Amino acid sequence: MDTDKLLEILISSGDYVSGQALAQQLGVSRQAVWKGVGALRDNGCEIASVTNRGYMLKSLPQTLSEAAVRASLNTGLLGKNLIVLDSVDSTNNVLKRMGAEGCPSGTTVAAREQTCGKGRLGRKWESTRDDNLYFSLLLRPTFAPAEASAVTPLAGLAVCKALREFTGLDCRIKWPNDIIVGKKKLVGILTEMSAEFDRVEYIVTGIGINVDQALFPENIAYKATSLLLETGRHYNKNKLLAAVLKKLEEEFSESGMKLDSRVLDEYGDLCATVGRSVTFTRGTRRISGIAVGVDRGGSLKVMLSDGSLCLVSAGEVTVQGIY
Ligand code: BT5
Repeated sequence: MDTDKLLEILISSGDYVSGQALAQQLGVSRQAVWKGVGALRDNGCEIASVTNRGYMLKSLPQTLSEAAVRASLNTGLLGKNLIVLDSVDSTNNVLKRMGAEGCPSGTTVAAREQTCGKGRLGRKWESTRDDNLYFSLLLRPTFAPAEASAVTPLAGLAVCKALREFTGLDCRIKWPNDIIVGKKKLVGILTEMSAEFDRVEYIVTGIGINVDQALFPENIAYKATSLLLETGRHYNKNKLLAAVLKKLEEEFSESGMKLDSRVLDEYGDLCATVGRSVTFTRGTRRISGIAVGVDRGGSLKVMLSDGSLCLVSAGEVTVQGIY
């Protein structure tokens, strides 16, 4: 019994649908429909049933499901090919495997849990079941590999704007790949690429958004937060994912995947790193300065005490006052 298909029919009807009609459309028995309705209820759907009228969906589940994301999704490319899985090692890994097999641009993979969620440089991303959003999107851009450095800042800007609109929270970007609230991390972004010398085969951008997690492991509790901890509210992950995908698509298409002056202005306004003292490493030296902005290549512009500008493109930057 395909419960996602059953949910799709109930969503698109918006009214009571008889058990008979559902059984016919799904090509299963009425008994199987009844079981499917039970499974959807177990997953958090509120479904009314009335004798002689059938079943009607009253509210969508909190847990991630393909049909529930699709019901709110209003994009042209991102998530048109959407796959929601139960448990994966990492949505980035799943999508890279699919990318190597030729899946189309815009393919999006989300999961209810990750057993090996990845951060940058071999670090771990905590990914407990059903608490948060874990998803990745694949792009097949026509630009050269060197221009891929725009993807993480554009994704960061889009996610930050989407979360501000969706929740009203004062979310900020911590360069290069975090969204924070106050001094704590709400979102992490990991972009990976498969490319030849002058051609990008595909880019996979993975995004983890802490939604409903109330407790974090001790080693990150001081620096991690969630929408629940910040607002006291439970946000619907299906609707949130649809809203974030929409904003990502808008940002990617309006910018032409370039960090032009409009993007850099908006990024600068929302970037918590800009205007702060930062410290970074060059070779064996630790260097300090004030972050003054981000350049067209996505590098952080840091002004040193002698007034000179330094571009920081990778590695760890410590920002004073934030974790
Ligand atoms: C990141 O790395 O912030 C990138 C995280 C990307 C996660 C998404 S989830 C979907 C997709 N699939 C994946 O496997 N990954 C992507 P980095 O800047 O290296 O930060 C990692 C550090 O953040 C860890 O070392 C911890 O200190 C901290 N951390 C781990 N889990 C966290 C969480 N859930 N919330 C906040 N901080 C966390």
